[in-house]
This record gives sequence, structure tokens and C-alpha cells, in this order.
Amino acid sequence: KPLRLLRLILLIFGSGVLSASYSPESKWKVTNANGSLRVAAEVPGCVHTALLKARLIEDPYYRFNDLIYGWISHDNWTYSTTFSLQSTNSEWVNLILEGIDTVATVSVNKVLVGNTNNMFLRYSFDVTNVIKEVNVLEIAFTSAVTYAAAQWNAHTSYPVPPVCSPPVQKGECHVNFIRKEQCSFSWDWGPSFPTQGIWKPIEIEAFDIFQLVYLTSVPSYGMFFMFVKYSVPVDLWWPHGHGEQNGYDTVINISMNGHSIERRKKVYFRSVELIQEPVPGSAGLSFYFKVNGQAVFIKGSNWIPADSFQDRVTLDILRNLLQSAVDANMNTLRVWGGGVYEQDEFYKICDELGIMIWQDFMFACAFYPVEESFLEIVRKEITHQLRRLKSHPSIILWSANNENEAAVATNWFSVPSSTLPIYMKDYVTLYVNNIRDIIINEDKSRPFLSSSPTNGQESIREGWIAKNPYDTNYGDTHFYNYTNDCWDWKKFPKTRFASEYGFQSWPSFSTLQKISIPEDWDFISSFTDHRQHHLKGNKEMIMQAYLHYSQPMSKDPLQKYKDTLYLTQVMQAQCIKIQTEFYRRSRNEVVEGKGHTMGALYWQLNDIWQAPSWSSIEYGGKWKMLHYFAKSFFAPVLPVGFEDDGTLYIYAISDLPKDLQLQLLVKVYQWSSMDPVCSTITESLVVKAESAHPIYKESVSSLLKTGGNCTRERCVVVFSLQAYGKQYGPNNHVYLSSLNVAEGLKKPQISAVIGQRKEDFIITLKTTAIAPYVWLDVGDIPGQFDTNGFLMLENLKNITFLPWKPTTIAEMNKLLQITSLMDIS
Ligand code: BMA
Repeated sequence: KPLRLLRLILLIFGSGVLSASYSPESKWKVTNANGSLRVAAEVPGCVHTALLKARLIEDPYYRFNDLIYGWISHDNWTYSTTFSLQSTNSEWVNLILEGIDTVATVSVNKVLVGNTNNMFLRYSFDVTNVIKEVNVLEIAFTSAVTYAAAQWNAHTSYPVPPVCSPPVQKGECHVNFIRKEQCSFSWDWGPSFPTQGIWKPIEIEAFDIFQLVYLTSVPSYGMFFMFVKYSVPVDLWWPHGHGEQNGYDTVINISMNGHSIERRKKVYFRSVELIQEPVPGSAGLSFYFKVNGQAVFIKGSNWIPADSFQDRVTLDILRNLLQSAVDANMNTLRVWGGGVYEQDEFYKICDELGIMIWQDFMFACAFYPVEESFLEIVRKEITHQLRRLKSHPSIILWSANNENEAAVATNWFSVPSSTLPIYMKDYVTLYVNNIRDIIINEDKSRPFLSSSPTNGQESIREGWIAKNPYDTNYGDTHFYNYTNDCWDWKKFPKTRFASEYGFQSWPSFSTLQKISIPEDWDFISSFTDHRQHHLKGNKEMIMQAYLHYSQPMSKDPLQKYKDTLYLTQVMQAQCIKIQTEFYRRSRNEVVEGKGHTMGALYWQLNDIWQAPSWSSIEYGGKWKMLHYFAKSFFAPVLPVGFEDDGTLYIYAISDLPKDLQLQLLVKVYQWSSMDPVCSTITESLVVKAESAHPIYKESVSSLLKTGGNCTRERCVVVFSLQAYGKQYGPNNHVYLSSLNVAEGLKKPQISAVIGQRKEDFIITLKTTAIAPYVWLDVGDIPGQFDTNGFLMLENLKNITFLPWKPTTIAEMNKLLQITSLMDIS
């Protein structure tokens, strides 16, 4: 037989790629178990989106529809299609399923060719002997919920909790028994939509001798790449803010017996190390990343799935969210372990934009079974995902799970303590003896962590499960506290690396309006309760907000509702600002044995639906106030102020590679006037490269004496870094009292004139008084302001709005609403 090559494949469906053999019959249908529902389906896609498209259901995100449509996930659906194939006399014909969600039997022409039970696996089934010219392909799903329960029931030796999601999440049970997006059974920010469907393309491939399944490279320089040794290149890949994202276009030719395959691939070179070494003056070990030999402060957030229905996560959505991360001066995202290994495009964009990825494996907040059958599919999953992803320079770390070391160490699920050793052993079996072993074999080019949070080396020393995985002297920490006053930075752990911390807020009215009706627009409503999946979440937000801001008092219920939404965003933005600035300024210091903080990843970047959550970006892409604040508190050069025992300190923070000579300008304002009562500028001082150092110290009482009749309640301190009249980094300020007791703040009249400059809009604001937290909102016109949520101290201020889709001044004028703090009391 002549030697013919490979994978000259018929892409039968998916991703809009149609082969010559595409025929009208290659359309999918999806049918429920009793045949009463039968609709056209798209591949990639899922049952929910097929039903929505067929108008058999409304928007699943609308009001309470997540509960109403629970039946969809409990039914068993079958996808079927007919496709024709050009006659092939190839030796082998495979059916390739890039992603099946999740439990299904696959048959071709009524012959069973394989089973699937792992959403994160690529399946290849041999169909050589069943394939004809015209074929019927059928993928019959079993409900993920039913399957998970059956697995749990079959596991009789001992329970593997958490069993069900907490009632407030209105979710399903036993998600840890199925290799599927863990948050699809509900989470504390997300609905329960345990989808069924074909979430990645399906292909047929025919070949005779060999096939190319994975083409991988590892981005470390000096490493072996394919068959060629590269010496250390000149142009390395750097994270955003630290250099260019250089890469090389390569052509790879693989030959065998005179036959060859050629592929093009972009390859990158960079090195990454996780440094855990003694820290002078501190017990424990450091925990920081060096990229290309340089220490990098990790700034960013945590990524969750961008939709419950993955087929709706388009390239545009990914690009927009990732660009928003970069625009907020982030250099890193953590792909959190309760979601999905993201699509190839996600990592490609991160490579291009220089966003470093802390990549979790998809295990979260649970104990997991370790039967051989479970381990076997996990091993396949890990191997597949490593081979798919390891070429990306953006991925700087593999981390085996989210919070499962902590779950075992501190017995989250209250199993009898006598049985804890079983779970500890299982933990090591899964994450160390299986997952870690595979990673070490497949990819030595980036560090591995067994969990997040973990104590790193110290956890290993303690047998992979530290007594306290939240130890601030080791590894990374997650920290949440909603009852402490978030303005009190002393309540935050001075950790080596903050990989999760956060506060909730509500999305804006324009986002909620799309999925609710007027009776829902009240902070005390069944809708408000329904969308809140974190126990006491709404109360906590309000309590935290009222510590420092006055309660919305409008007599108009709708206005009061909108004001409350606004206030939750103010609270969240301010809390995370204070906490993040604390982490950034702790970079170079060790105080009472604590410090040397080298990472701040707040929880969470994005949303899965329109609901209260910890996110800084709403479902749909709109930036919350926090995201605008992040742009400032993650700025490469930033002055940060805070009070300690009656003394005001200002630190200069710089992530730039070179020292700067700058002056610090400090102004004191009375709330009642836009003219500062005092203004001082320091001598030129050195702001050291890649560091955080104190540059100013003054007792608050003497500062207050410098101007007018200042008191803590009457005045505010504002500062910025300058050189020769040019400002470096954003303005910053310190409030000397809570704003609900501030004196002199007046209700400002803020007017706006909108002009256009090319595709941008310039909004000229004019205020009659100092205005804290000035918030510009243009409803659902998609786009971003250059700044928002700011403290307006000057009479006039120009704001730029960059629309993401063309719009007009008339539309902007119609929708623009301006709110500031004093409007709501
Ligand atoms: C962390 C995360 C998520 C969760 C978040 C907010 O622990 O890992 O599980 O959504 O807290 O509660």
C-alpha cells in the first residue's frame, strides 16, 4: 500500500471549518431521553444553548431560571448527526473528540466505538472498521448529576465529602466524583448548570503510518526543543511591564522513511524559578518568582470560567477580558482549579500580552476519590493538558489544586479525626504520586506546587500536608475576612504571597436590568437573595460599607437600590485598594519577622453570570469600580500612604527596572474647599528600581497643624510623585477619618460636556465641590474610561471614554450618569 500521510483530515464540523465533504446532513440534532424534545444543535455547543436557540427556553440567566431549568441537566440527551466521508483507503481512521461534556457513549453506524467520562480529555476512537461513505454518529449522554450520584453510591468503603453544595448555592451534589468543571454544580459566585454537550470540535482523521498528535516545545531557554538545541537567544519572552513578548516563528519538519510533515509554530524562550530560601530576619522561606533571572512582583487576579456555557466564550470575550487585565496593570492571572483548563486561544493571547498564568489543575475545595479507575482518567487528563499547554511561555506554574491541602489539614468537612489519615493518604496519592509524577516527567521547565494555598517546601517537609497551609512565613495564602474593618491594614496577614483575597460587590444596574424586572430592584427582595450564593454575603457588604459611608437614604426605592449597588462597589474597591497597597509596600520589608511579600492576586477578575461576587469585571465585560482602582493600585510607579500609630508614612513603589529621581508632592485639603490648605514638595529622592521603600514620615497631628483648622474629619491628605513638573504614577490619598463622619463635604453639582476625538469620547467634568468616588456610568454602552471612581479635587477634569463598539455623542449623553458619594446620603 502506498505510504500516505496522515491527518489529511476531514474536519467534519466545528469551529466553522468545513471540509470538502461537508454535506447538509452534517447537521446535529439533540434529543432528550423520551424523545419529546428534539432540536437542532451546534457543535461545539451544549444542550442549554441549543434549547435557547430553538426558543424552547428563555435566557437561562434570567431571574430564577437557573432553578426553573434544573430539569435540563437531569435529563439524558443524545446528539446525533449524519456525515459523509470521501472514500478513504487509509490504514487507520480515527474519530477525534477534542472535548465531550462529560459522560457519554459514542457510536458510529450503531456500533459502540467508545465511552467518555472526563470533560478534560481528548478522546480518539478507532472507527476504521465501522466507517462508511455515509455515517451516523451518535453521542448519548448520561446526566452528569445522575452519574456523579451513582459514583458516590458505588464508593461504599468511606465517604468522600463535601457531598452537596451548601443550600445557599442551590446546587447539585457529588461534583468531586466526576471529572467535569467543578463549579458547574454551583459555586459561591455561580449558578448550577451541569451542562451536557460537545464543547470542543470533532474530527475524523485518516492515516497510514504515523500521526502527529501533539507538537510541543518547552519555553525554557537552553532546553532541548524538538531535535534542535538552541543556545540562549537574545530576544526573550518577558511578562507585561518587564519587556517585550518576543517569540520565534519556526517551521518544523518531521520525517520518517522519506515522508515528512511540516508544521509552523511560534516558540518562545524564558526561564522561570520559584525561589524559596531563607529570609533575613524572618522565620520560614521566601516565595517569589524570578523570570529570566529577575525577581518579579506578581500583580493580578484570579480567573474563573467566563460563562456557564463554554460555547458562548468567544475569542472577542477572551480578548476583551485579558486586555482589561493588562489595562489594569496586571501581569498575572491564576486560572483557578474549580473551572476549566482554558481554550488554546486564551493562552495564546496571554503569550502575546505578557500575562503570566498560574495554572491550577481542576480540583477544588473537596476531597477526591482515588480508585484506580478514577486515577487512570486523571492521569490521562493531566498528560493531555500538559502536552496541550506546556509550550506556552505565559504559564509560569503548575499547581495541583485549589485549597485541598487546607481542606485536609484543617478538616473542612468535619470527618471523624480517626479517619483523617485516610484522606491524607489519598491526598498524597492523587496530587503527589500521580499528578506531580506526571508533571515531572512531562515538563521540568516550570515549578510545581501541590496546592494553593500551600507552604511550598515546608508542606513537603511535613509530608505534603502542612499543619497550617496558611502560614504567612511560607508559600502562598488565601485570606478572607468580611467582619474586620477593611480600612485597618493591620488586620491583613503580612504574607509572602497573597494568591487570594477579596470582598464582594454587586454589579451595576445596567447589567442586572437585563436579567431582572422592577420588583427585583430592591436590596431586600427574593431576587437579591437568590443571586447571592455566599451565606450572609449581602449583609456583610452592607455592614462593611456602613463602617465608613452613610446609608443610602433616597425616598425613591429605585434610586435607593441603585445607590446601594454603587456603595457596594465603593466599599469593595476601597477595601481591596488598602489590602493590595499593603501587600505591595511589604515587598522589601520584614516587620516583626513578617513580610517580603512578592505577590498580590485578588479574588476574582471576572464573572460567570450577573450576580454579586468578588469580581472586578461584570459579566458582559463592564468594569466595576474595583477594576479602575486596580489600574491605579497596580500602577508600575505608585506612592502609597498609610497610618501607623498616629504617623503617616508614604512609600514609593516601583516595578520599573531603573532607579528614578523623583519628588513627593503632599497636599492637605479641607473637604470644604478645592484649594489645598497646605502643599509641600520634598527634595529629589531616589525611587529604587523594583522595590518599595518609605520616602515620607510625618505625625498626623503635626500634619493637621500645617493648615487652616484641620482635623481628621475635616481634612484629607493627597500626594503624588513628580519629576520636573511631570507626574509619575497616579495620585493617591489617605483618609484620616471615615467618610460618614467627615466634615465639610458638600453635595457637589457635577456637570459634563461630551466631545469626540477620533473614536474616543472626552468628557469634561465640572464640579462645585470636592467629590469622593465620582462614578461615570454609560449604561450598557460597552467601553472603558481612562479613570473612574476617583476623588475629584479640582474644578475641571477631562475623562476619556474608549468605546469597544462604535457609539455616538447623542447616545453617550442619553445614558451618562454621574454619581458621587455625597449624592447617596
Ligand atoms: C476562595 C476560592 C473560591 C471561592 C472564593 C470566595 O477560596 O478558591 O473557592 O469562590 O474563595 O469565597
